[in-house]
This record gives sequence, C-alpha cells and structure tokens, in this order.
Amino acid sequence: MWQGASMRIDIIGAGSLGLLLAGRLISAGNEVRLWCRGRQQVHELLRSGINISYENEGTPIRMKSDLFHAGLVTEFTETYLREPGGCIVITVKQNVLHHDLPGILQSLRNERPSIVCFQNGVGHIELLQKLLPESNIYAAVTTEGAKRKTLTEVIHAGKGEVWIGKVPPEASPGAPLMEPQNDIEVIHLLETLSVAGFSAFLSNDMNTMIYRKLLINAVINPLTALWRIPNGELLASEERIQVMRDLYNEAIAVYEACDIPYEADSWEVIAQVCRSTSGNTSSMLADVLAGRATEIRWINGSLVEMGERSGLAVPLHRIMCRLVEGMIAEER
Ligand code: KPL
Repeated sequence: MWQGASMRIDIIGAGSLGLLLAGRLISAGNEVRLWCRGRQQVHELLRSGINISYENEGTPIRMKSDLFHAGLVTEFTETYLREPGGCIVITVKQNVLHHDLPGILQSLRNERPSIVCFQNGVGHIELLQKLLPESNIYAAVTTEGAKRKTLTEVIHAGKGEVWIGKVPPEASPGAPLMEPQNDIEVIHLLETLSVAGFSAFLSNDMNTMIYRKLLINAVINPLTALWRIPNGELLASEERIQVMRDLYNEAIAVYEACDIPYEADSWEVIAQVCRSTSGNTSSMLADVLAGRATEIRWINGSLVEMGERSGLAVPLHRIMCRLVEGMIAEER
C-alpha cells in the first residue's frame, strides 16, 4: 500500500553508507535531510550533490544538490534536530554516536521518533534505549558494499541486503525473539528502501544478525587495519590465516561462554566475506588511514568485556584493541 509513497527521512552521518542511502532515497523521490559531520562536506554537497558510481556497471547517478538540506552534526551549530522526519536513520560510527550525538538525540525525547541504527559492533542500541526510552529503536545490519571516494562521491562496491528489526530492551545475546513489529514508520521505511533499489527486510531476530556480523568484523577489521591490506589479502598466506583462526577461536570461546548462538560454518562465512569483498578497504582500515578513531572498542572491546564478565580471559582481542588504538594515538 505504501508503494511509491515518498517519505521524509533524516540520515545522520554522511560516510559511505549515509551517502549511498541518501543518494538512492533522494533519486527515488523522498525528502532526505542529510546530517554531515563537517562544514566542508556540507558546502561540497550543496555545490555538487551526491555522486554514486558502480564498481562494475552502470552510469553514475548524480543527485541535484537542491533536493536536500544539509545540516551539521559535530560542529554543533545546530544542537537539535528540528521537526524530525518519519524515521531517523543513524549511520555514524559507534564513537561518534557515543560521544557526539547524545545531546542532539536527547532533544528528541518529546518527539518519540522511530530510530534505525546501522552501527557495527554492540552497545549502540542499549545507549539509545536509555537516552530515548519512549522511542522505537531499531537495529539495522547491512551487507551492502560502499566505499566513499571523496566527501561527495561513493562507490557502490557490491550489492547486499539490509535487515531491520527491534532488539529486546537491555539486549542480551540469548534474549527471546521479538514479535513482528507493527511500527508503521519502519514498515514504510522498508518499503521506501525497496523502491529505492535496496533488498530490505524486517527481522524478528536482530540479535543473531548483530552477533553474526560482530564475529566477521572482529576477525577482519583489526587485522586489515594493522596490516593495512584489503580484505581479500587476509587469505594470501598461511601465516595470516592462522592469526585469523586464532582470533576466531577466541571469539567462539566467548560466544560459548555467553550462550550466544553461532553457525557451524561461521569460519567459512568469514573466509567468504574476505573473498566477496576482496578489494574492499575495511571500515576500520579506512578510519586508520584517515586518522580517525575506530570502532574497535565496540567490536573487539565488546568481546573482551563479554568474555571477562563470564570469567574468560580474551587476550588476543584485548591486544587487537591496544594495537589499533595505539597506532591511531601515535599517528596523531
Ligand atoms: O563490515 C565490514 C567492514 O569493513 O566494517 C566488512 C564486512 C569487513 C566489509 O569490509
């Protein structure tokens, strides 16, 4: 019934995923307000619009810049989101969400918007559930491949899926499945994403998706960041594969200690992600190369915390955190 109906959406974060979502949603006729972290990006977007190109095929899409209004996030010249759209989609990294957004989001307390969060790792949903207990908070997991080339250009590097659904309050790994939701805004968002060309689905078991992705990110991201290699090169030598295996085995021990379900072929899935995203710069490597803080605390750090809460030492993931954080600190 929503087919073709346009929607007002706020997207907070204009990194690779934010630009891809905004660009496609705008070209499908939706009203998108894109919140950027810096003034320079706002200026450039207003001047040249969003440019999406495809790694293997197709003509680049160029959005007309007057189709969207850009706001600022980290410069805080606007400290609140006025008249939020039907859905607020948050695509910033965990560190920005935890450090820069709480004030802005708290100003939404009375608006009770539906919020959809696309972060890697864990910890973001709990934060939002605390900040906005009356709002509908949704987790989203995507396997879309997107690489930002410049402040306004993004390369769609591989078609994937988008899964959106509720996570039980105070999400704990073994928590029960959520009943199918009837939040009209999020159903509308899923329809709108489909019309814009995404394969988007509702899930009643987001915890499984979140922890499946956590396992992939906890093995691939820190190693690509430390060795500064694209995902596919992780499989280039036996030595590298062995280090991945060691990280994987330690993560699985944490999952078992915490009763987090995982699939028997999880190792194969990780190797397959390396192959299918072989040319990709992982999001953590991209952060390191740009001198930005990474999400390691919410990926490998969360495994360390979960393990230690269950009385398990998690030394390899702890070392990953120290090395990646140390590398960023040294380069600053
Ligand atoms: O999610 C990713 C990331 O880079 O954060 C993977 C799946 C590793 C793809 O690069």
